[in-house]
Amino acid sequence: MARAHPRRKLRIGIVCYPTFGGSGVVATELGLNLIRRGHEVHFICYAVPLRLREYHKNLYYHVVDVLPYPLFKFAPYDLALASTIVEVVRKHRLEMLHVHYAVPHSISAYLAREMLGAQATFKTVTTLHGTDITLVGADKSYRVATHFGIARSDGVTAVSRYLAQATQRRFGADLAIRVIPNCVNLTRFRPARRRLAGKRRLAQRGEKILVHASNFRAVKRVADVVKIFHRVQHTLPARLVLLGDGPEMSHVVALVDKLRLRDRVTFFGPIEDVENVLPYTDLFLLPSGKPGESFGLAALESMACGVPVIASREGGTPEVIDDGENGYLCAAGDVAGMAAQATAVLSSPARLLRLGRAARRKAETAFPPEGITAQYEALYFELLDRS
Ligand code: GMT
Repeated sequence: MARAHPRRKLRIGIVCYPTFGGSGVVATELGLNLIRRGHEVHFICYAVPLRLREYHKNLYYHVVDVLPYPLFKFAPYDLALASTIVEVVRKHRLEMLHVHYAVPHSISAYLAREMLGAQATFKTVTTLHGTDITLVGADKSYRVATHFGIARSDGVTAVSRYLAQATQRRFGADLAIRVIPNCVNLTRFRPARRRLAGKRRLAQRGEKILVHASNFRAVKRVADVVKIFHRVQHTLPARLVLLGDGPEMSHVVALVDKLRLRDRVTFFGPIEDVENVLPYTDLFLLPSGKPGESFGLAALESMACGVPVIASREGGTPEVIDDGENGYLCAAGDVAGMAAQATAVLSSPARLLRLGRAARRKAETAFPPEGITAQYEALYFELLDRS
């Protein structure tokens, strides 16, 4: 029986990508929740995380400076990160280093610990988020190093059962992986109080609002979002709101023009405050293609706002959405099926309201921020007890 670790203040480092993607959002919210539980948190990133808008005496931010140099075709971010981790550990005596997204963060953490030698006073946790395993980490460019970095972590978590199983299938069933799902800030993401007034800012009276938010990478199939909307708007007055930006944007804009939808589609770009738009929409579309979303944080954010989701039944999304209860799941690429489901639910206000309320309840009960944060904290203390 492990010694019960006294509930004490920990000095925790968090490494993440500070950008639009869900892993950085999850890492930021976790860090803020850990601070609320009395811990000291040090963010170590190449920029201030997008959602880090609060300041607190126990919150620190350390920039990873990556020097470009003509000889380098690719500046070694992983080495700059490892060096910064060493400096922060030495100065702040970190006890825990929690890295989000295995590539290259889990390897940089290992390198930092090796560089510190006996001064390495910290344990490491790697949280797998999805494409670090199913796309990037699976590629021959990174596969061996990704497996090494995960295997050398003291603790490994995955954001869904699907992702834990996918990782063990790919890298070996002997890997111990704890499933700790994502959560969202339920205060920031909540149903609108004065919904109709807010809808007026987005659409004409009577128009239903469909919405999508992502980093517009190929896996998100944003073109399917446009095709689904194209079908829906033939049947009922509707508008499409697109949040985010990324490599597929030009393809999406060309498709909107080809389908003559420009006057019905609003491109908001990579806005930071999606929580000020989502509550005023009616239906969120997340038709990601194979391998699918490992979790689908954007879907959970929408559900927390009381907006149901139609998503592809791929990856970990079925662990977030209960088909027919708080959203709908269809086969990836089934544009006709998703459009039919969207048209049916948008044509029935009572059904839409029931789904939206169930979606909020799911976000509150299945993914409670306090409970999720406590699971990470328990893992930290378990690992520190082993020292
Ligand atoms: O692939 C991305 O969209 C980037 C990645 C990230 O870093 O945000 O998203 C992954 O992590 C999110 C947070 O855990 C999950 O909600 C997303 O489902 C996951 N994306 C994929 O698995 C495709």
